[in-house]
Amino acid sequence: EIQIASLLKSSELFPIPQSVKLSYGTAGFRGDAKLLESTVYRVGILSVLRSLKLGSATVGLMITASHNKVSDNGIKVSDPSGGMLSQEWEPFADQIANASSPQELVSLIREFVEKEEIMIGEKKKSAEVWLGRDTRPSGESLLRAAEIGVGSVLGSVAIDIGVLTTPQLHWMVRAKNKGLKATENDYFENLSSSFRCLIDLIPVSGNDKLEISKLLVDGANGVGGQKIEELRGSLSNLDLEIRNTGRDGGVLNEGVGADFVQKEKVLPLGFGSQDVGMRCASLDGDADRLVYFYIPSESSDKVELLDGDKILSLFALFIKEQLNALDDDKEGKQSRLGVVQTAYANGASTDHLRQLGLDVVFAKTGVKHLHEKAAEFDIGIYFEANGHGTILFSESFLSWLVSKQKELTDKGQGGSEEHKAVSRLVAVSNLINQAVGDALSGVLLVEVILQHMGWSVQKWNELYKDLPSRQIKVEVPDRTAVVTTSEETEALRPLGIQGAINSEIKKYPRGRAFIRPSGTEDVVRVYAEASTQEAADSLANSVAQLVK
Ligand code: NG1
Ligand code: ZN
Repeated sequence: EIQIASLLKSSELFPIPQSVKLSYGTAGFRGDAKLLESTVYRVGILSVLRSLKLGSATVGLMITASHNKVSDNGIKVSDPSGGMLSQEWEPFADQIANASSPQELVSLIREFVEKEEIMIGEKKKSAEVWLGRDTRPSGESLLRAAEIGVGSVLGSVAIDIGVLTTPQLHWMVRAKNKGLKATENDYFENLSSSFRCLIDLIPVSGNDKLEISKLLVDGANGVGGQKIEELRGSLSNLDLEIRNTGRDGGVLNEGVGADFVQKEKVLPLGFGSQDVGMRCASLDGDADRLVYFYIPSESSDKVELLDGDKILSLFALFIKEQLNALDDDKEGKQSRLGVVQTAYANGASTDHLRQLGLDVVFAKTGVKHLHEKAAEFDIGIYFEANGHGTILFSESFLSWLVSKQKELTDKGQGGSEEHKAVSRLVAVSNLINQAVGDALSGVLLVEVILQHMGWSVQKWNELYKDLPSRQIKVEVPDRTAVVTTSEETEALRPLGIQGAINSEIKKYPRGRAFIRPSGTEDVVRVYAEASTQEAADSLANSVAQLVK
């Protein structure tokens, strides 16, 4: 039985602002921070119900609006697995966020609790919710609202873990529920020890050992820059210079960060002609996205971008190299490596991956969709072009690897190529965040692979050449008027628009274009690629005209 009186009382503290319609969207609730208190409070309640439903497992709440502007904020739920909130619960999240009165809120909750058979108030086990936030100034008061939401359901505990990156919180929630050490320090130790392990496994070929060149990091003036600074002390074999940490007056995501660099393809603030040719990396505002870039010449502010697709290709090559070194056939065990992309992946990257003989599958935009598909492989690598991605190892494949490692050691083959390959794969599974895309673990894996290959950033960039592309946002009165197929590559509504888009596409060699409503912003997104930049721009613009 829920304590109606106390719920009614606390929800009266958080009246819902007029005229906002909220949707859980691609990545939780987002919007102007000033309008979000009631939403965050309500998601606090939801998180307790989620925990109770799952046997009082720990659930996470992250307060962030990622790459969006500093005055925005948002909230997303980490399920006990460390993954995104189960999509089955999203409609309930939408309903309670939009309930217009405390009475309506309480009755929706009662109904849901009954339907889901959630037991509230059982003394023996209380729900536990871990709360994290990024560096946004609005985060602190929103966190208090979440705490009140959590506390309004009997027998629940909210624990404030402080300022974190999104992937740190997901990692910690996952570790906690697996009964592993789960503090922020444990997270850092895990990163530095698995990085060290991969460094030690780099083949030494004497003469061509690459001198370790400096990596310049753009921290988006957010939490990622600060955390990578904390991590730096425990890393050897890596020379980092961190800029845009937010401590020198820069504004979060303004002219900086992974989203800016990927979309605009120009250099972020804090970088200039003195950095020509240097290897640079940009994180986004909550450090779950990573892109690399370098400045090709002094004469322009354009950058050569190495986006999520290119990071995916680098990871895939490295993993494939290790899998090839396994004596698979004898075991009768064929390992399955798969990669997952979205419609935003550059066409040239997909061609490249397929030429490598890889199994490439497509998912809808939003990491929850990519993650699900990647989890079907023994090793599944997923990346969005914007730099969000990771590598998933299935439990069964990982335990096979671990027993193989031991078996080879016991047979006295600890120094064999096969043993090294197995050890590298095990280390990658520890280094790379198994819960969500993580810019910090991503940087470390890119850096160690480049050292392993003896590659510069320019050499890496030559894996394939991106097709010129353009993305634009179109503001429309109602973005839900655009409805797409499940692959998101064809618009079903407004009626007739897809036919018009197709006629535009036909005018351009290697032309491809699609539209979809954003799940995080009030816009319709247009993507176009073609054989030249002018053509991609022109295709994007004509499609945008059709949307307006
Ligand atoms: P929307 O706004 O639904 O396009 C954007 C990104 C997603 C994902 C989410 C969450 C693009 C085109 N879309 O979603 O890939 O990262 O934000 O941050 O980059
Ligand atoms: Zn992000």
